[in-house]
Amino acid sequence: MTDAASEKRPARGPVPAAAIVRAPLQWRSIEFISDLHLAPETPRTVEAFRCYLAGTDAHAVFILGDLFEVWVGDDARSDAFEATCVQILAQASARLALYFMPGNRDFLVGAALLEAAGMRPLADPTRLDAFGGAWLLTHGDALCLADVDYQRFRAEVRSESWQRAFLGRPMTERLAIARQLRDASQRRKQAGEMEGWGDVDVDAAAAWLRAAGAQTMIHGHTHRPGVSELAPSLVRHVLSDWDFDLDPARPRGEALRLDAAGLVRRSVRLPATPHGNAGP
Ligand SMILES: [Mn+2]
Repeated sequence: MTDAASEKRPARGPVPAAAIVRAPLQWRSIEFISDLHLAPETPRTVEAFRCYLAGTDAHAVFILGDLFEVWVGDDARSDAFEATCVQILAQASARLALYFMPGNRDFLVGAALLEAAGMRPLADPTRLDAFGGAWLLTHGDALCLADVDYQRFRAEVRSESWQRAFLGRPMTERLAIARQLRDASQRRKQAGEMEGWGDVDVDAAAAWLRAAGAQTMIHGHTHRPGVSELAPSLVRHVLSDWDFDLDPARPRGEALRLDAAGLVRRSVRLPATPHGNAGP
């Protein structure tokens, strides 16, 4: 690697120790979802999520980050939109195991929301032991090392002091800050500063897998669903983001399902409503 290339790349830090979750033997199937980016402006995606959770026969659903477009503190959980989401989650967690890993949009989800929704917290990364195998679960943003500015920002906002200061501000200020951060991120993307930016560092991802004693990684964040090899015998599966609002004729949403036979992708569909506005 040349000096110029190594300058752009931050030194790969220490590999984080993965938490371990062991699937109970009675689980026959587990589903992974991420990047729903639920917001008041995405009612069809919220409805697809509601139908998906109500209908799945999986014994456990693991949400791997960015369930919400933005989360500025658990004290918002009783507002109208957030309360609707809590109700959807609580109904599901009453009949299946529901796990939540924070993403870069909803890392401020706290104990109060988890409790209200019946969700169990997942550390990033977590190794899931199930059906005789091991899967390493992560949101994925911590591995996007080429985006040096983002990694600096991430280290700051994940610190206890930043979070304490942020959560101590009035709700209106928090929402304004969140909006500014999102706009700045949009501007960077539009300015084309994201070349080679939006993907995980393959070598770092392989190092995480080796350290965790797993061969398969499951992550979201990049919105580029698919499967690819990281290194010989090391594989990653990237989850789909969900969007049922941008173009209702082309809804997008998947769950990645794991059972004793392995992994399979399943499309999520929004059931047709008798008076729906699906158009001609
Ligand atoms: Mn993300």
